[in-house]
Amino acid sequence: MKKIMLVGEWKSGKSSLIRCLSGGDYRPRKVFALDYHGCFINTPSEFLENRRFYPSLITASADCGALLFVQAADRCTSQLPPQFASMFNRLVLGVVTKIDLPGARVPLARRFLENAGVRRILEVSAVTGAGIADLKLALGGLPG
Ligand SMILES: Nc1nc2c(ncn2[C@@H]2O[C@H](COP(=O)(O)OP(=O)(O)OP(=O)(O)O)[C@@H](O)[C@H]2O)c(=O)[nH]1
Ligand SMILES: [Mg+2]
Repeated sequence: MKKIMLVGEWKSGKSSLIRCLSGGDYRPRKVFALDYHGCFINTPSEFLENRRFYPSLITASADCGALLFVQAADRCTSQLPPQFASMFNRLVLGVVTKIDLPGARVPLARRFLENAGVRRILEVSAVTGAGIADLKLALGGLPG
């Protein structure tokens, strides 16, 4: 199966999302490196936050069928640069996480992802499980 790489800022919900999509047994390694788990590649938030690491993201994406740009709905800023998706010659899906939070601002999170050049955006909660089935479908039906 082609790999799926997650890119998102600090505490945006990348690891929780991998846990939901893969059935719960993912424990991220606390190292500053790409982290492989099944068909998922987790990336350190610094790889998005510091453009010096963009080449590492581009190289890793060569192995991938899809990328997920992760934006938390409780944030009022985004580290995703304009048209960031165009750097990757791959399917890029946007994922708005933490939609269960009372202060969630889903439309704002969607706008950040659109600004990053993402065409298809899904809304999920790793806590309630909302939207996870749709995301699996969009990724071509993951097992579990
Ligand atoms: N309410 C709520 N909390 C969430 C959700 N997803 C993640 N969290 C919480 O947000 C925090 C960060 O989640 P992680 O999955 O560790 O985020 P991350 O992007 O992997 O974080 P780093 O690897 O440290 O950059 C944790 O306390 C999670 O429990 C969600 O959908 N809803
Ligand atoms: Mg993590």
